[in-house]
Amino acid sequence: MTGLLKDRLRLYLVTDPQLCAEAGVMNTVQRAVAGGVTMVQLRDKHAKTPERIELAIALKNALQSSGVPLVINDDVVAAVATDVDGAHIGQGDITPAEARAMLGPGRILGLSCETAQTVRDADPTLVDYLGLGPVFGTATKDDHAQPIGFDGLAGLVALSPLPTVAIGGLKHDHTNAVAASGADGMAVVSAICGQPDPQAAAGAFHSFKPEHKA
Ligand code: TZP
Ligand code: MG
Repeated sequence: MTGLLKDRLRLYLVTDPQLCAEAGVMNTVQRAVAGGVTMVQLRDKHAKTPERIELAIALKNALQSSGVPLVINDDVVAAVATDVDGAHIGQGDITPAEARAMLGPGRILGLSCETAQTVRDADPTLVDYLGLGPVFGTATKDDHAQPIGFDGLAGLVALSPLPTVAIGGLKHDHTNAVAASGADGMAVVSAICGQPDPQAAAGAFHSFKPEHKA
């Protein structure tokens, strides 16, 4: 499972409804997957659970033939109701124990960690992967923590007992630096959402070859 999950984390698209407003989330995701995205997170801070469920079902159906996993940010109720692949939570959301109890053993649970202590506290019996960052400051998340840079990222990756995906201000010209950190994947929002050609934007990450920390 871990080997496979590491591969799925390689190019991880996090959706943003504002940035995707023109093309639409569905169209953006489909084109981005055609361009090489390996995992998708539905993230919409302002939607209510029923709207999120509707979009999640449409995305799940669209992704089915590709095998690309779909997880939902924050809303574990929606993830269970739609039977998607899993959920992603942050430090301020419900606890990993609560999320795991709702998700059951078979679904993916991701957890955002910004500090060494939160990485140390992450319980591998509950959580499947860690999102680490923000690497850089970003306008996409207004309440983000202090950026950690590539050195900070490498430090958190080294501490992690779990597969990791880096996030925050990452663009295609950061692929070598992220690979050198040992992270298994790059998670991006604005590098793909709202780009004129999401397929080409995803394709621009083709040179990313994660080194996968031993
Ligand atoms: N968590 C930490 S930074 C961030 C999230 C969801 C937003 C990253 O967006 P972008 O546009 O890839 O910098
Ligand atoms: Mg959250």
